[in-house]
Amino acid sequence: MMQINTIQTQAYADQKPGTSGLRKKVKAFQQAHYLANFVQSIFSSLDASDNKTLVIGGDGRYFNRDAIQIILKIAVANGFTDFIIGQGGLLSTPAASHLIRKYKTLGGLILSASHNPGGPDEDFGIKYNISNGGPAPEQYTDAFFAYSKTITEYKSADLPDIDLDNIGEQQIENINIRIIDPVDDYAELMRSLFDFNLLKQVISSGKLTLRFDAMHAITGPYATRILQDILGAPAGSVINEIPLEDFGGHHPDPNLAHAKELADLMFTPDAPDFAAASDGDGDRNMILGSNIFVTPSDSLAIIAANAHLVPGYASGISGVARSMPTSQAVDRVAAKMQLPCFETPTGWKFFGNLLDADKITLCGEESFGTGSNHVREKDGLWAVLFWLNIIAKKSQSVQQIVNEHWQEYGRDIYSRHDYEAVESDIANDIMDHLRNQLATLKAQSFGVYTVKYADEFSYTDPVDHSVSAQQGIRIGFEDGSRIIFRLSGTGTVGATLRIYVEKYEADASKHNQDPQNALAELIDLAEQFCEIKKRTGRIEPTVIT
Ligand code: VG1
Ligand code: CO
Repeated sequence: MMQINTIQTQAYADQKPGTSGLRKKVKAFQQAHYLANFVQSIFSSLDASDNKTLVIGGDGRYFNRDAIQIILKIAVANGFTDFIIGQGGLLSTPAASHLIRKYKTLGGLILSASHNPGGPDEDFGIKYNISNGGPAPEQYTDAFFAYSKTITEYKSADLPDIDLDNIGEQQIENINIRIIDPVDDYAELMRSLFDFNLLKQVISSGKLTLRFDAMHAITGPYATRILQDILGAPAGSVINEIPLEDFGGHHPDPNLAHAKELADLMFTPDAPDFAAASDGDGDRNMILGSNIFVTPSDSLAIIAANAHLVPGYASGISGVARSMPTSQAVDRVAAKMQLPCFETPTGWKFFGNLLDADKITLCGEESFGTGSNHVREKDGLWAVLFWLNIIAKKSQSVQQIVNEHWQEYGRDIYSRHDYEAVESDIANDIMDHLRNQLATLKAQSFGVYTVKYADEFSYTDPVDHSVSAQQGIRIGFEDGSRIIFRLSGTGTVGATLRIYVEKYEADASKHNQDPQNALAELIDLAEQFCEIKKRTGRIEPTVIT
């Protein structure tokens, strides 16, 4: 019998999961028993079950391998007997979600801090996904946090360190560990959704040229296999394809700021027809065409409007959802298609119930996340394949597709301004200051903008009726424009204030404006309301997307 040790520990006060799991500096995770405490808190909070199988994998960032060895020992001590682990400890977030569903495991542990930088002085993260493959809902994460605050001991088995690098099964007493190829199951799933024959024809013949930036993160192996090996894109189409523990020193964040070289390339004569990038754990995507950047909000709307062209969705979609700060572009598509459209708080965990109940098929967030009912996470490469399938089917450029979409529906001009690492007290004061204005803002006019509503978003889940309050401050105007303020729940230094600004433009002659110009008045108004520049002395946002 394997020896199970009970280890005395002291509780940490700061293990509250955020928008997507627990994210801290690596150094925080390396404190005595820090990771063990949290993992034990997860296992101790789960209901008893006969299902003793877990999926484990991460984005390969620094501390990934150490964490997996620690987790395995605690999981075994807590009665888990079967493990499915990606080779090298690697799994993209959507691939992990798929494995949980496909092999009907109790859940999975995903090790990632997503788009945050990696390395000994950077970030690490861990989250638990439940049996539907999706991030643990708030009832769970609240329970994990509550347990972590009073934990006094955890259990750890005398399991030797496991070889994570060789594919195959390892049996140790009654424990079964399967090291699998991280890409196989996921590639098969993608083949079942998209027209791979058509894609192969246009991509391998050079009719449709592409560049995919894996940002030295997890999608490297996935994109290389699918886009190059299977669909025939020439070598070099996937760049930065080797996952590195520190992502080459960059933020693996696919946006105009952090994937700048790729974005710049798309506005030169050498641009391929299509370009995309993905984040640390492979759930985000950025879509670009020659001379155009597609906002994630528009991407969701265009995917919904064209879903009938894609085999996996050709029989129809049941509904759509977007996070509250995501632009209203998809709402217009839903209205025209007479489909239900839901508005959820930020974070993928809020889509799970809607997907499980088949109230929606497609969903997305402004933060470069798009997905469907094929898994219960957002999925970067899935969005890329969706776009490629639409482009191939329509034989149009990205720019043509976007412009025609705007002509039909109008354009929701959109931008997000992030102020990172703001002193927490100042950030909280700003939110209070905004809250205090809500009652009096209604019906006030500011230039051409008249306030229609001003409130703090609260969400009642239509399936389990759970309520999530304080999900962001919304100021909506009579013409449909909105300004939204919320504090990030994924940062690890101070607070990050996100300001989301959008404006609807029906007139096609005004569609090709620069968003920063088109939104200038609203951006000034946002400052008037929140006073971030005034209160911090900053002159501009840290990141504009
Ligand atoms: C951010 C995004 C949110 C996303 C979350 C996790 O959260 O805004 O839309 O779901 O990251 O994405 P926040 O609380 O920092 O705004 V990932 O790719 O980091 O798992
Ligand atoms: Co991510």
